[in-house]
Amino acid sequence: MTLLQGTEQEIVNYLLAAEKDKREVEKITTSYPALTFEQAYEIQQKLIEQKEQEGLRRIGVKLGLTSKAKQEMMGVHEAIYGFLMDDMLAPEWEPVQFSSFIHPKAEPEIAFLINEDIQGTSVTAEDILKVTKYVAPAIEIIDSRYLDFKFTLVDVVADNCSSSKFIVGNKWVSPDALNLKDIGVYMSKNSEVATTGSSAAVLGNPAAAVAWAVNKLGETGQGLKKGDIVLSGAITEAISFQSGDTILAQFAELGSVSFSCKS
Ligand code: OOG
Ligand code: MG
Repeated sequence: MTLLQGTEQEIVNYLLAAEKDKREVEKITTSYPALTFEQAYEIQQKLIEQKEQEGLRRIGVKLGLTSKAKQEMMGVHEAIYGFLMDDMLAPEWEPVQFSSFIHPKAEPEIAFLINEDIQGTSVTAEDILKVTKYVAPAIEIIDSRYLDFKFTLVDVVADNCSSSKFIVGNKWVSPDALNLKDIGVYMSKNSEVATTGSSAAVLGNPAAAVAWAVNKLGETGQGLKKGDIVLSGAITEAISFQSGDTILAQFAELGSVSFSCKS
């Protein structure tokens, strides 16, 4: 199906309005069932460009659906990517506001701090490690604009992969000092353990997941830039939280990162 230019813009406006009004909306494939994966990335690109026109800046990339379990759940064989904007980075010391979300969930991730531009279509995990100055513990807060967090792959890609906020912890470690393939993590809510996992869940190695994203971006002439942050994908399932909750992710060797939510 060829989409009229106007239709893509309409979808962008629909998703941005949902985000601004903190309102969940019907998924777009209900109205446009023939939308393709490629069109979904075009819509995502337009949505990001619109945010840039409103004064926001791209500061990195995020991956989604990096675990086999999540891919099987969605019936797909590939991860997805979206972009991180400067207003998504939340400091660890300041509570996030529940009223700024629709129905937020938290997930533990490993952040890569990129020190050199990298672009290509045959980039390896080793190449990624060479341009990564530090890895750090992180929590991503996802907040799908869709009703009950229910969507197809096309819907979630257009919605910038449910991106909302993220928090990076203050222990930054050179990737050379770690076995990135097996970093244990648990996430707690109000001091009770809610999820546990290993970084192995992220395509066997989070650096391989980042390489996948760079190769995917390379297909459209894009890449990572010096100074970019990459969220390599959720290590465990995402956990819902409310006002009054404190979420902490504790990583082996990487320390912890946490945030509280106020009303
Ligand atoms: C899609 C985004 C998933 C991750 O790390 O897997 C994601 C979603 O589940 O809403 O950010
Ligand atoms: Mg995530």
